[in-house]
Formats: sequence, C-alpha cells, structure tokens
Amino acid sequence: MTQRLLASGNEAIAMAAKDAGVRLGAGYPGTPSSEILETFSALGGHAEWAPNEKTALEVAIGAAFANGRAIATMKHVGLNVAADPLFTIAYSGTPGGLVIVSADDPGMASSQNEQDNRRYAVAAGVPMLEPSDSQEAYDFTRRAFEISEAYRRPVLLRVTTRVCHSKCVLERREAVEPKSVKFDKDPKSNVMIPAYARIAHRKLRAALHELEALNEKGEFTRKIAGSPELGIITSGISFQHVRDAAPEASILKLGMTYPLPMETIRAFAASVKRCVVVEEGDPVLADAIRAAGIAVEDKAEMYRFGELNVNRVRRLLAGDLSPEPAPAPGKPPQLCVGCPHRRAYEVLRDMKCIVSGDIGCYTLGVLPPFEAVDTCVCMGASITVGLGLRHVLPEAEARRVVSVIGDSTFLHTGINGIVEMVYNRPPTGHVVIILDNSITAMTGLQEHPGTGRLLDHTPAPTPVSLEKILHGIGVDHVDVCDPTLDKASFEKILSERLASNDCSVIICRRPCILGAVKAKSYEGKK
Ligand SMILES: Cc1ncc(C[n+]2csc(CCOP(=O)(O)OP(=O)(O)O)c2C)c(N)n1
Ligand code: SF4
Repeated sequence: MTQRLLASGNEAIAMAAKDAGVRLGAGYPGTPSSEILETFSALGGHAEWAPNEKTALEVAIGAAFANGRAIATMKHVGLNVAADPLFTIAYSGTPGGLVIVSADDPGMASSQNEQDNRRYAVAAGVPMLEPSDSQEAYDFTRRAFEISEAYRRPVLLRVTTRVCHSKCVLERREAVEPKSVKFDKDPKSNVMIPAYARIAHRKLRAALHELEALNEKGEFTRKIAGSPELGIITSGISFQHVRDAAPEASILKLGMTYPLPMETIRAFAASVKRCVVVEEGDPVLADAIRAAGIAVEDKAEMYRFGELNVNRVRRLLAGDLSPEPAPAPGKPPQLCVGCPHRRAYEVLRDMKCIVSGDIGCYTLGVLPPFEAVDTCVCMGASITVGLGLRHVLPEAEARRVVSVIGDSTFLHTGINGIVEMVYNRPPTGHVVIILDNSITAMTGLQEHPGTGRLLDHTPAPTPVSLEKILHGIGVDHVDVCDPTLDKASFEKILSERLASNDCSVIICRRPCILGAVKAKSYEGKK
C-alpha cells in the first residue's frame, strides 16, 4: 500500500520516522530543520523540543539504548553543540535505530556560518546519507534506521536548505510497527570507559569497512549514462542542478557520502574523458576522491561560497572565473514594528553600552536605527564573551559592557555563562539582559522550557522559571521590567547595576507580538 502526495524534504523525513516506528523524536529548532519534529508530532509521533541539541541527542540515545528507534534533529551548527555525545555514540552505537538529522544551510539563509557537516561524518566515523529530493529523504530515512540497527551505528542524515524546503511528489510506503522496547544490560557495549572504548573503536572501523562494501553494491548510487566526454560526480541538491546544467553528461550520483564507494568512483572516473566533482560547500568529495589517487577536477574556490544553482553549475563546468552578477537587492531584515526588543536597544544605544550580543531576532539590533550590538559569536556566547571583555578592559570601559540574550538562547546555553559569571566574577561585576519574549521567535515561534507549553503547545507539567534559575545560581540582583511600557524604570535599573560591582540580570519581559497571537490560539489546548 503506497500513498502519493506532495511533500517537502522535512515533511518526508517526519513521515518516514513515523512509518519506521520511531518512538521518540528530540531536537532543538533551527532553520532549515524545524518543521521535521513539528510534522512528526502532528502525525502523532512523540516529539519534544529539548533545551539544546546536546540534550536532544542524549535523550534520543537513551531511547535507542532501550531498543526504541529514535531521531534527533538540528541545524548544522546544532551538531557542534551535540558533537560531544556524537563522537562517543559513534563508538558504542545503540541497539535501537538512531538517526541524527543535520540540516545544513549553505549560503547562510538564516545562520551565522555555512559549515559543511559532511566533515562530521568523517571525523566521528558515522555513516552519512544525503538525499537530493523528498522521495530520497523518505526512503533514506527509513533505510537509515535499518542500517543503524544492522550495523549498530548511528546514521547521519544530511540535508540542505533546498532539500528541506522544496516540495515534490513522494510515495509513502506501509508503516512498520514500533519495535518492542527493553533494556538489556550490556556494559561492554554501552559504557565507554577506556578499556571498552578501545575495543569499540576497532569495531567502529571494522563496521565502516562493511558499510563501504554495502555502499559499493550500489543501493544508494545512481548512474546516469551520458557522453563519455564529461563525467560528473555529485550528491545531494547539486545533483538536481547538474541534471539541468549538463543534460548530456554522464553522472554518478552518490547517496551514501560516507564511507564512499571508492571502487565505483574509480571505475566511473576511468570511463569518462573529463571527470568533475560538483558539490555545494567544501570540497569534501573531491578531497577524498583525490586522496584515493583518482584524478578528478574540483570546482574553483569562488564556487565554494553560497549555494549552487543551475547557472553557477554551468559556469563552474565552463571554468568561468569572471565575477558573478550581484544578487538582486532584497529588503534588509528588521525587528517588527512593535517588537518588544526595540525599546531595550534604544536605551543601550543611547547609554553607549558595549553590547555582547547573541543569536535570535534580537541580533537585528546590530542594524540601523539601533546599531547597538557589538559582538555575536554563537548561541550562549553573549554572557561569556561579555565576561571576557569585562575582565580585560580598563574599568571605565568594562563598566559599559552588557550581555544581551533571548529567553530560548538563555535556556539553550546561556545558563552556563551565568555560572561562569558568579564563579569567576570580574572586578566590575557584570550586567546581563535577558530579552524574554516568551517564545523562540526567530526560528518560527517554537516553544521552549520557559513558555509553559510542550512542542505540541499543550501545557508543560512545570514551566521553567528564569528567576528561580538565576537566584539558585547566586546572581546578586534579578530585576524584571518591561522597557516598552516603562522605559524610565529600565534606564534607572540599568544605570544602577552598571555603576555597581555586582553580578546582575535584568529580565525584560514582554511577549513577541507574533508569539502572543499564537499563544492565544493555544489556550485551552490539552
Ligand atoms: C546551536 C544553534 N542552534 C540553533 C540555532 C537557531 N537559532 C537561532 S536563534 C535561536 C533562538 C532564538 O530564540 P530567543 O533566544 O528566544 O530569541 P528571539 O528570536 O525569540 O528573540 C535559534 C533556535 C542556532 N543559531 N544555533
Ligand atoms: S517576531 Fe517577535 S521577537 Fe521577532 S522581531 Fe517580530 S516581534 Fe520581535
């Protein structure tokens, strides 16, 4: 029994997870991955937003230790946060199928970098599948669970923005029953003390050889016969561009991009006169293929930046190094009219504060008319970077340093910074502002542990209180105010705290205007 429907890559992954009998989906929102868990939940799956990607992956690992199938979803930079469990679970694996979705954002539509997470597969030794459309997203996700169980390895499913968000027709197959869950004591496999981890590492390397042999069988590889003059090796979304840009070419499209089917690649390269690797982002495939002694052409450095498209692939194949046309000017992003973050930034700008910023809607405070954000590195870094500035700047300047962070970001990795602030307090103390708009606004208004609602917007058993966390850690002053309603009080509190040598947190609390409308619609939801 199959069902034909139109679906995005993210929806396809969610459907595949449901149909594969996944017991638990855990993740942290981030473009372009957020819709996977939302759809999985809407389909009746057990899905949860964790405070961050590390906790999400670890919860998924726990479910998979109990023999349940589990999926962890995140954007590419989220895998940096989850890298610690990733590298060790690669050794031990889990009895239940474990799939980790890394949704990469080449071109940085909504990210602070365009890191290429295919590198993680190589570095951690984790098999990687890379779909290039919704059908493959569905098929590969279902297969990923089977592979994970057969080889006792977590599987990385790498998707990119265009695969996540483009819709195409997909055939959904019959669902399987969730596997029965049980916990079998097996410390030699599940406890990574050095004595067991040494053995586990050898097992991992042996499994990767077996997976390479599986990949050589061709299940994930598509060969398209074409001219022997030009051969193209490609994967993921680049495959779609290649088909339009070079319809005459012979194509080797790889679906499992780690470990690579090097003998298949060698034979293909030998069968064509000119062999070019077309891949978005880093030259991951090209480097690996050349390291295996296979002569292939790589793209020029200029095509390493941003997304590829049909025109860029045509240029790349023609070796065209002339400057590319500038993209059409778009409307610069800005905080919504009526956004609660606005007033706080007006005050910070007018008080000439040095603002260590963070990631969320409020990063837009860097743009006119505020121009009030001075640094931004990664989620949670506002507090710790602010502390570093406070530690080394001369006193007069140190006193002007303020860290600004959103509520979701605070619960993600900001709490650690508060512990650091209380433990290693700078001589001038420090001031942190939490812009609490009671939602994860930037990524599409998702819930978080402080909103009082779960992923499906039903009430959470216990809303996590920012004030209680801050008091519990030992912050000297915790003030709550609303600069939109009462700007003067906010200015007064901020001036007093900056003048003291105390460690202070000011919570600016007012709901996001879009979030407030949504929250109203959830009232009474059970
Ligand atoms: C490690 C990591 N995970 C996820 C994201 C995507 N992301 C960017 S900001 C943000 C949270 C924004 O929420 P909040 O801090 O409450 O600020 P708001 O947008 O609501 O103002 C998320 C999930 C990211 N940039 N980095
Ligand atoms: S979505 Fe909400 S938090 Fe983001 S800019 Fe608009 S009002 Fe502000």
